[in-house]
Amino acid sequence: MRPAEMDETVFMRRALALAFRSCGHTRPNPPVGAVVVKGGRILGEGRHVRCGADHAEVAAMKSATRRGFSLRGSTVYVTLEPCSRPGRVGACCDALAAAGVGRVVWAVPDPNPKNASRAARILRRAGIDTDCWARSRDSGRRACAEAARGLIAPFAKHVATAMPFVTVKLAMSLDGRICDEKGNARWVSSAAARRATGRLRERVDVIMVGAGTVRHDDPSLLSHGRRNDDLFRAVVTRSGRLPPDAQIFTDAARERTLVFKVGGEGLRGVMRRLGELGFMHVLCEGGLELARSLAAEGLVDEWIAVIAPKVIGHGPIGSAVSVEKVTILPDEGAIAGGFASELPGLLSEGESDILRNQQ
Ligand code: AOF
Ligand code: ZN
Repeated sequence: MRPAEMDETVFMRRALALAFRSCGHTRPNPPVGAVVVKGGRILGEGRHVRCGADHAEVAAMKSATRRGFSLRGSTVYVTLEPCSRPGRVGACCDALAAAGVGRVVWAVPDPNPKNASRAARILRRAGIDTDCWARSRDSGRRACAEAARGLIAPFAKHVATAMPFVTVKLAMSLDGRICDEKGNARWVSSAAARRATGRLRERVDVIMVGAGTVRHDDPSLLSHGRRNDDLFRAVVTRSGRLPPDAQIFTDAARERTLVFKVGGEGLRGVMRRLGELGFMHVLCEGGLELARSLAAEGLVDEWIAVIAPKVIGHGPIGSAVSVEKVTILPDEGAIAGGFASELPGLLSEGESDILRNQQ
C-alpha cells in the first residue's frame, strides 16, 4: 500500500500512546514515541524511557532490527522532530540516515532551539523524504500534532523558560466544598476518581502540596500504581512548621521529599528552583490556599477539576447527599480538556495492541 492510500495516523497514534507512557519519567528530556513501518506493517516500536537512554527513533529501529527486519526503505513515525545535533546520545538524524530508512514523519517540530526545524533539511540532504504534521490540512494529522504538542507541553515550557509546567488539581463537591466541616478532604471524590488522579501522579515529575495539607491530611502523595521510583514530593511552607513524623518524611520514598520555605520571591521562586533542578511538570494537589496563591502569581498552566456528584452541605462527609445525574456545563470560552496530564481522547489504549495483533 502506498502511504497516500492508507490512514497513516494509526501509526502516529501508536507512537503517541508509547510517548504517553514515558510522561513523567524522562526529565529534563521530552517523552517521545516512534514506530517503524513498511508495507503498512509495524516492524518495530520504541520510546524514550528515561534521560540518557536511546531516543525513541533509535529504540524503534533497534526493536525492528532485533526482530529480524531490514530498515531499508521503511517509514519512521515519531512524535517529535528527530534531533540533529549530538547530545547525551548521537543525533537521530544521523542514525536514521545510516539505517537507510526511506521516509521520516513527525508530529511536531522540536521546541528545543538546538534542534528546531533542522531535521527536514538534514534528512532530505541524505535522500530521505520527510513530513511534519504540525500544519497539515488533514484533520486527523492535525489532531495527532495537537496531541503531540500536549504531551511535550511540560518539556516545551521548561526548555523555553526553565520553569516547570504547573497543573493544579482540585476535587470538590457540587456545592463547592473541598472538604467537610471537620476538614475531611479524603473522601470527597470516589475511589475511581482517586485512582485516576493517582495515575496522573505517574505522569508528572513532582507532586506539590502546602504545609497545611501535610499537617492535616498526612498524605502519601505517591501513585498507588507501579511507577513511583522517580516521583518527587514538594512541600511549600511559610512558617516552616511541619510534622517530622508525616508519611512523606518517613516512608520509603522520603529521600525524594523536598521542603521549600517560601521567601520574598513567593511561589515563583520555588518553581524557578524546581525548574533549575530539571523538573518539568509539577502537579499541585492541595490545598485551596496553595491553588489560590499559584493562580494569583500567574503560575498555573493547567487546571483539573474533579467534580464529585454529591452535596456535602454542613454535615460530615458521611452524610453527604449523592446525586444520580449531573449536567456539567463548561462556562463560556471553555475549556479544553486532556491537555498535558491526560491521554488525549484520540488515543485509545486498545491501539497499543497493533504490533501484537499483526504477529
Ligand atoms: C529525547 N528523546 O526520543 C528524542 C529527543 O541530550 P540528548 O542527547 O538526550 O538530547 C535531548 C534532545 O533531543 C531533546 O531536547 C530533544 O530536542 C531531542 N529529541 N530527546 O530525549 C527522544 N527524540
Ligand atoms: Zn534524538
